[in-house]
Amino acid sequence: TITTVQDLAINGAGPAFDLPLHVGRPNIGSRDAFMKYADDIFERCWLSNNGPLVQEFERRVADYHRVKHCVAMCNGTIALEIAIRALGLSGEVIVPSYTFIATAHALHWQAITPVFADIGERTHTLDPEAVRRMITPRTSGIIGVHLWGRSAAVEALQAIADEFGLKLLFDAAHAFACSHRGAMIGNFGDCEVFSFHATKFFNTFEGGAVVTNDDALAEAMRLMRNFGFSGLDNVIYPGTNGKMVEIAAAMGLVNFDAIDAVVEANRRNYCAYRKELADLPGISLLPFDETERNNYQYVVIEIGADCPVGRDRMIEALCAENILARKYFWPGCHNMQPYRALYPHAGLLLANTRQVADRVVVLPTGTSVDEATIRTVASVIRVLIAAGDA
Ligand code: T4K
Repeated sequence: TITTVQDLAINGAGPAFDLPLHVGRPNIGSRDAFMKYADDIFERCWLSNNGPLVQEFERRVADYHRVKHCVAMCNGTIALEIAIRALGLSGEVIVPSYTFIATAHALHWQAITPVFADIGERTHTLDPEAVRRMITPRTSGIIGVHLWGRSAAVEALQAIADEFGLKLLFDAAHAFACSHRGAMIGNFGDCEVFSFHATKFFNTFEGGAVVTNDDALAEAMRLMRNFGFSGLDNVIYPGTNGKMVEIAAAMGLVNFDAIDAVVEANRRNYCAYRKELADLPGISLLPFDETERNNYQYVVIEIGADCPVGRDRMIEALCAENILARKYFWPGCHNMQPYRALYPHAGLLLANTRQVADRVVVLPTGTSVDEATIRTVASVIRVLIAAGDA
């Protein structure tokens, strides 16, 4: 443990950890079960194109989230693009700037203009009133993001979508196995998109899916992920290649059996951070609504103006200890290319986005992090704060 400023790596001491401590270390289920699936795949000689494991995986994702359809894809970004296409979005679509860049890029790649609306300062998700202000005659839809696995303002966004005749889709990349007002994520808007990237709560190496209760939409997306083929020689849509491979589905099936254990580990870590960081001036841990199902995959702290240490100094000091804390999703999509050049003044409307992006630090958690590790991470933060920014 770090007890004095002399123990800090930024002051010349050795790092608290010999090996880097990552945000987003993959959660991996039974390796033996995975190897068995891999053997079966080689036996069958069926590697891709809607194989039996992908079909089984889709059924499990749909059943788990109590939603009618799951269309598995090669990653979350392509899943977003296919959903955007299948929903017929065009012109402008309203999105938060405070999200991973893929949410905006998926629109841009479909020649649609992402229009950035501000978030709530506490929720970190789209502020419905800010969305309302960004609607123009060209607006065709809204993409809400369930950031950190905490649900967006689902009902308010749906009311706006209904009022203006807009499509509503949710980027649920962070929200696998989470609920909103007692209903599983996956059942809101026209459809919802999961990411199964290695760093996610639930991974398939790379992967993603769109889930929906809309039969026609699901069918269109199934064809679009396979070039638009309907039958062997008949193409009816301009599709792409968004298929999930069998080995990815195998990883998903294995990880299904580990979901409860991963939630438990994440929750234990979250509670340990909450205990260790309580009462530190200017540090607040983003809460989860304990009445909902949460995956606790992101431990997010905000460094307030009353904290004696600035956010960037905090990150620098943590990284010096080999604690690779992240400032997701700084500086906001509107400050990245091509959007920065396209809308140089977007920031004027995004006051909360700017503030939140400047405050957030995401700390390591997941199955590879234990309570002793968290005590050490917290001791670094505590000593830093006691020493101030000097
Ligand atoms: N929408 C939202 C809201 C998203 O957050 C994302 C993805 C998407 C859409 C798009 O879904 P995908 O197309 O990715 O399925 C990472 C991920 O690449 C990205 O999937 C994720 N969001 C984003 C939040 O985080 P980076 O650039 O931070 O990744 P990287 O390489 O820095 O990895 C993070 C940490 O994890 C590092 O410290 C290393 C560690 N790591 C990473 C990998 C890949 C491992 O320990 N093992 C690994 O295999 O973007």
